[in-house]
Amino acid sequence: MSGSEWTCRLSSMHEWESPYYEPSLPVSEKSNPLTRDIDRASSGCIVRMLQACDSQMFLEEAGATYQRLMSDGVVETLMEVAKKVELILKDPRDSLVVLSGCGTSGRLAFLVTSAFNRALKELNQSPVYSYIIAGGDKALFSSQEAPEDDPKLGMLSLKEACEGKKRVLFIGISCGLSAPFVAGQLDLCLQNPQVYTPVLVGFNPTHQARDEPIPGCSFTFRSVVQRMEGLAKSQKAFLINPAVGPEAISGSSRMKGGSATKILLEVVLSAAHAAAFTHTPITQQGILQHMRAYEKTLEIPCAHNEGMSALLEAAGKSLQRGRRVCYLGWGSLGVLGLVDASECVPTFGADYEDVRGFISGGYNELKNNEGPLGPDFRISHEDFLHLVLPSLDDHDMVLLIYTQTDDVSDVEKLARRVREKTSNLHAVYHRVDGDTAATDDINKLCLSSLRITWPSPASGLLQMQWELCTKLFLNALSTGAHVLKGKIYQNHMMDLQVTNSKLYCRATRLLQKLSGCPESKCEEALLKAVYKVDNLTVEITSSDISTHTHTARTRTKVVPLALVCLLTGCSLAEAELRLEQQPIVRDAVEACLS
Ligand code: S6P
Repeated sequence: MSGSEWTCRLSSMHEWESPYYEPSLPVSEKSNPLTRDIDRASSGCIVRMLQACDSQMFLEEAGATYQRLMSDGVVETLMEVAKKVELILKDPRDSLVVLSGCGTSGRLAFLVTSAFNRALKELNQSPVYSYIIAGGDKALFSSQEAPEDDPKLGMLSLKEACEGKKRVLFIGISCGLSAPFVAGQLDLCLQNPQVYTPVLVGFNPTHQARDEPIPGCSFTFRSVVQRMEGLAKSQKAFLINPAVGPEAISGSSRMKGGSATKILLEVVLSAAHAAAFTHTPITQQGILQHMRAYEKTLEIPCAHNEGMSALLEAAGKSLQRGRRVCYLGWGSLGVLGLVDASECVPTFGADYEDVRGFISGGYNELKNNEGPLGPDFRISHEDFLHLVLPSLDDHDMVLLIYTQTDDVSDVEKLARRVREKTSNLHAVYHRVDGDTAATDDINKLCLSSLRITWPSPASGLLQMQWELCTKLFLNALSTGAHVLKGKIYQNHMMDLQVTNSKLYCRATRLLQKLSGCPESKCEEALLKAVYKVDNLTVEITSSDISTHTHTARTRTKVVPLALVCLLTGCSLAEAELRLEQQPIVRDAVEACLS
């Protein structure tokens, strides 16, 4: 890289921190200068852009506007929270640690509680962790955006989870410091300090917490955060909110937000477990060491750039042809596959069948609160064999996701079955140096294999690193494939579903940015597209946002339609026709803009 290229890259690495850069937006909603042209990039370039975005998670604090993952203040709070968890682990009677969030944040709450309850079981200890996801377990594998707006539901689900408990450490996760569901839970904690100690995890500075009124509530997310700030001084509430930079696709907090959530929670709980069960004191050094192991993990995908861009290309081709991408995973990596696949629906307006995940052992492996979720949520490899495999051919891509600790003979068996229908079979495989698992036959069955070799012996930490690496990898694969399919305009998801208030505001802002029209006009155009009318009635304009987002649940392409109307002044019917003729939203928008 030349000197000037480097300076340029460095400045866009930090550009988002300038007070003049998209000043009205919180960090989590800003657009990332690094990915401005991602929609026109080659697969190799997309991979590199996404990696550069991920590396912002570990930017140094020196001279920075916002605190970082490894800033002193953040590390101190992590230590304090770890000590609270340690106390509960040492005396778990009538106590609980609850992790809760909406969408991806709830999915990570599930993943992390599962891992640490499993660790407790291995030590013959009873579980102390519990998760809550807005919308219940079906939200683990499908988009349930509406409950995010419901603070009462949040409170009730927390009360229910903590029935009869005398001491609860509540960890609410909201990457954007924005979800009313979590605000409601934090408020409940603040009102009942004799039982609850609240912790908030998110990735905006506190002054950027969402301040919109929440219908039926006297508090906003920001006012709850301010109350917590007051209590933080006496360690009665904790705020963990480093900045990790804007997402590669604006607002897509499933990416860095999700990864940083996983890192922070695992660092805290690992430190607490080590303190409670191996007498390892909780120290700043220990926390930083664990963080650095994750920082190193980020280098792994970089070392496999070529393989990754080939996979991204293959997935992009399948999606462009209207065919499928299937992840077949084992253990917790299988859960990450399920999660990544299901997030494609709300993130890219994808069809449920476009990207699907399956896990070995299905619900038996998952051990979720509600058990099997019925015929709409089939997730086992058997389901894949019966429901999906028969219709596959070479245009459909299948990805095996496994590690040396999984049953490789089972992997091979499944690979053989897949090969009978499609040669478009690939694998991501984690192993440690010197691993002797017999995977050569599997590799021969695959068109490409990313074999990731790790230096240290398999351990709890290594499993977490495998998971993070797999998450980064799958997020890049599904994001990149949808970029190649033309779903992204610049670095914005155009065709977003407007199914909660956060998404409604994001859609209006996006229309403003791309059309240059005033906010009121953009909201009008959005509503016309939502209600499928050319003239808004008083009934529509006097309804609240929840009515709009409820109606929008069954609508498609509302933002592209509204934008075409705004840019051309045409009717909705004409806009629909235009989009039908040009189904690649990015191209349709560009045609209007030019
Ligand atoms: C984001 C994802 C969403 C968010 C959810 C919660 O990529 O599609 O489902 O996870 O909206 O956001 P937050 O900011 O409260 O964690």
